Amino acid sequence: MSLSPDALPPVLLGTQGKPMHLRAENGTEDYTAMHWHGLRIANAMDGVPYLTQMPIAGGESFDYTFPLRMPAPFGITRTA
Ligand SMILES: [Cu+2]
Repeated sequence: MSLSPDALPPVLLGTQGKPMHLRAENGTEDYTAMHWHGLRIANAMDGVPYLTQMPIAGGESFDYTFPLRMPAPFGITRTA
């Protein structure tokens, strides 16, 4: 999966009630994280750098794991 400010984000599909596992690999030289708009997840994975989680450094990765409790769609934002 690739997130770029120049392209629409990918569509992620999951099953309500099942866990979702995503590894965010930062292929840039900047710090980043992923924020999950509208999704109820652990604060430590909510992707607000220095507030809810430490940012992902360039070349590093972070594993997001959370249950899909809600049937509604949600959005992803790359934060830095
Ligand atoms: Cu939000």
